[in-house]
Amino acid sequence: MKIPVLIHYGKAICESLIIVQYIDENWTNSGPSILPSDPYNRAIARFGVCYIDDKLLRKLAMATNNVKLLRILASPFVNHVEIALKIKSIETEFIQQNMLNKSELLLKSNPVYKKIPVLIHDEKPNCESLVILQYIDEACLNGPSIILSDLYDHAIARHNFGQPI
Ligand SMILES: N[C@@H](CCC(=O)N[C@@H](CS)C(=O)NCC(=O)O)C(=O)O
Repeated sequence: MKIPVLIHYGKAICESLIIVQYIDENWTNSGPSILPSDPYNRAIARFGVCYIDDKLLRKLAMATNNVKLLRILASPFVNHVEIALKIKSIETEFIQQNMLNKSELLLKSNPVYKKIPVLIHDEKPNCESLVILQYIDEACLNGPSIILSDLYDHAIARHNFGQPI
């Protein structure tokens, strides 16, 4: 359920890039072509639009939507997530939990393991610290990447950190 949607003769066309191409192909005689005629330049133009869509708008989404972290003090799993949120400068509401009397929000957000940390982004919960770290990295491009780009280093970090259960 996203905009823009172009409605032409009652038929809907979605996705900005597809709409631009549709306009370009449908109204060839009115004004200049929007996309370059050279296939390589067309590919580069498409790449630029996809980049803005995928990366920059996602970054904006994470920055503007509400982010909450269910946590306790002195949990290494929570600490990792808090450091990632700080590195990415994500404004977060921290919601302290009592592990001896688990809150409705925790039980609802992590019904299987009932553990913290839980990151709630735009009312959608994410559980398991390693999964949360990857989500933060992919959903927000602010600051440096927090996931190692080298596959071997990544595997070692996962091993040292502990696999998600
Ligand atoms: N694999 C989980 C481990 C999380 C975990 O063990 N959290 C502990 C606090 S440090 C917890 O919620 N314990 C409560 C319980 O086990 O009931 C992760 O990486 O997020």
